[in-house]
Amino acid sequence: MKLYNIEYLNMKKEKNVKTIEIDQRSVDNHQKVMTTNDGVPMYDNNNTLKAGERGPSLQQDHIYFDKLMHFDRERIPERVVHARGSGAHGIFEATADLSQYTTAAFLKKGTVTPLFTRFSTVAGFKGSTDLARDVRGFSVKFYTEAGNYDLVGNNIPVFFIQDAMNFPDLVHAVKPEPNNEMPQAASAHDTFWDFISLMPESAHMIMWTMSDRAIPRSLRMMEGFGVHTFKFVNAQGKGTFVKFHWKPRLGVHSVAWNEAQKISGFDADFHRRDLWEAIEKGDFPQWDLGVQLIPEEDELKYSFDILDATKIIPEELIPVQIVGTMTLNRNPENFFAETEQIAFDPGRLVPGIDVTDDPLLQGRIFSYMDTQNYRLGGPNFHELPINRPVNGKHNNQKDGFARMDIPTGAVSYFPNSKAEGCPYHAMLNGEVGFESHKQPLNGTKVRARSESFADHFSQARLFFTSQSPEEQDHIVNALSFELSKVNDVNIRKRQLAILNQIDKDLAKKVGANLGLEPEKELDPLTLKFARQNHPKYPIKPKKPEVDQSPALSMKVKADEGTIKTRKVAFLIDNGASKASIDKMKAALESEGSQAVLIAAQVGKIRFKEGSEQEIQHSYLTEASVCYDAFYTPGGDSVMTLATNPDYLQFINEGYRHCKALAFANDAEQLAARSFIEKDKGVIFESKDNLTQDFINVMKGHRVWEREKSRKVPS
Ligand code: HDE
Repeated sequence: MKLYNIEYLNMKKEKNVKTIEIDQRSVDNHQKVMTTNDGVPMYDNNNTLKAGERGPSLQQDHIYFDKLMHFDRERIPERVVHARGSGAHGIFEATADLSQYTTAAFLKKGTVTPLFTRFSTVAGFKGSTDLARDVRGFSVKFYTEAGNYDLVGNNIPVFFIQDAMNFPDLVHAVKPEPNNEMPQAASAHDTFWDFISLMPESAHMIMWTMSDRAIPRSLRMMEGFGVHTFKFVNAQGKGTFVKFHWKPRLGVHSVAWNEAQKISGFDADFHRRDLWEAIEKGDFPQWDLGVQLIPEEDELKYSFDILDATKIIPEELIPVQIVGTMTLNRNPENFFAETEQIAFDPGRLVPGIDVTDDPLLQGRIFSYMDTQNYRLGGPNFHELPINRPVNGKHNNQKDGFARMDIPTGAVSYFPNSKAEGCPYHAMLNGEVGFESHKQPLNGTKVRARSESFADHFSQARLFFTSQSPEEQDHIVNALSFELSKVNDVNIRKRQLAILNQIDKDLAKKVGANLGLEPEKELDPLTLKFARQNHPKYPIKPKKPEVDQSPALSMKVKADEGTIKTRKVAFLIDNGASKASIDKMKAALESEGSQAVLIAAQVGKIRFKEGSEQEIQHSYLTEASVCYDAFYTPGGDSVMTLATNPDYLQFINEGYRHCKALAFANDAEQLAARSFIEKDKGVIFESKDNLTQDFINVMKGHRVWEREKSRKVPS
């Protein structure tokens, strides 16, 4: 049996079958005369055609109309959610033998598949800040030899709601309020919490979004999840349930909320820039793809329903097996043509992978295709370079706005004899084509929710109690912040009652910050809405299989961290010791980290030793929150830094945000002028092993224990 009838290029790095195709479409203007859209050379691109030099413009100026007509139509509707995003090209290399479970060609061990990945925030508009407290989209389009496969996931493994019918309401609640269009890219407002406090099924997701998972340090340092349970189908037609995970090679890390707020002001493109710069430098971000496999026979075995998108399958219950690696190795040439025009759709499946009956997933199948048709202006969006499958598309669909392919011949129907029956469907030739998994179906038509979806709190509790004490504090702080921003006290009370069902201590702490005592029972209004779906709500939950899941905590395990690609600010001024700089720089660079010299102003600075260097970054343009760690070298610069308030702000903030700070011998006195107190994350050359201790603390990401003292007013 013929598998796939195409020649497939298994090229790695920047050149692969997809990027070669993209490059063929790219336009280079170098040394070219400017033309109209019809290729007519333009003589004058400065002046409209007029009746006399000071006269009115003429209607026959088609060159001006040609230019303005295009300009007037430059904007397309932004995505209704996930409008703000950043993307990159890459490859996926399959490393495990999954043939027992799936026929998916791109998962065959050794296969290399080109892909494009887009990360996004959900609620904000296209121009909003990257650092909003929000879920991050994590969408991957694999250009496989059997057509495009889209894994359209998030950086959080569960979702707010269980059924697609509630999606527009959820989005309306979180987006800026319709009367005044405020607030932008923020869930801290009445309508969001009004909705959430009436939908206890959101409890688990709320624990995740109020945790630091919702404010990643970098797009390169977040996990990705397919969220829903999908199905693998093997050559015998047997199904196996599967959950997809992306595990970042750089570890999972976040910033602090106070930092996120400040980064939004200093660099609203922080995540976009970080991704772009890493790829430009050749620090290609990588994720391992993992799967959790559940035999069909085990579908109903667990205390939760595997079709419920508000539930995870704890990794301690079913381990994640690594099956391949994604490497992002090329930035887009053109943001609009690639990142904006890419059209994801969880319904784009390839042979060997299918959807399950998860009612959230089922609802997505319609929405994505529909929204792309609208957003990209018609049904030919598949023909845009970024969306085209690399194996070619052959069917009898014709016409429509902006058709780019030119199908040949007189036949556009099937069956036909005039074109020898072509294009033929795979079954005619005994070839492999997409077949839905042959799943027996049987049921009464109802609009209803399964009782197996009714346990809303067990996994919310599992998440909360699996966090480190510092992570738990952050959740308390985030909930306190968000609910303080809610004006309606009834909403606060309702949500507090939900938190009380999750964890009493959590509710007590948040309540204390709101001046409220948590109610023991759910609010009658919450119950009323929950009983619409589950009339006997609350239903006694089944005993969970695990009551702790260390995999849910982001806390870096000893010796597991890396400082690769981390940015360290070297805070200097004229007179700084070059020897002191070079020693630390070499140590950091040997671990793949980056030293950035920051001085009072850009331009040349002179070192103590006499040499000079051009400086690109100054205290005027840089902010402490955009760096991972700080080093103050020795030398005469110490005198000027001591009286520079911008410098002191840098180190105070770095200290407040629990980052590593190192001081060379002469510079140690500067710490005394700040709020800094010596701890394991404050490294003094005289007392510690300067470079090694600094690196070790950075490997742990943050010294979160320091937060307790909270002595820095910055
Ligand atoms: Fe989406 N979602 N979604 N979503 N979603 C969109 O499609 C929708 C859901 C996700 O980078 C839209 O092209 C419905 C879950 C990502 O281009 C739209 C439901 C998950 C992206 C849409 C969900 C996601 C989108 C808006 C409930 C995680 C960005 C623009 C049934 C598994 C893709 C667009 C990109 C985008 C609908 C729920 C992830 C309207 C109806 C659950 C990553 O079609």
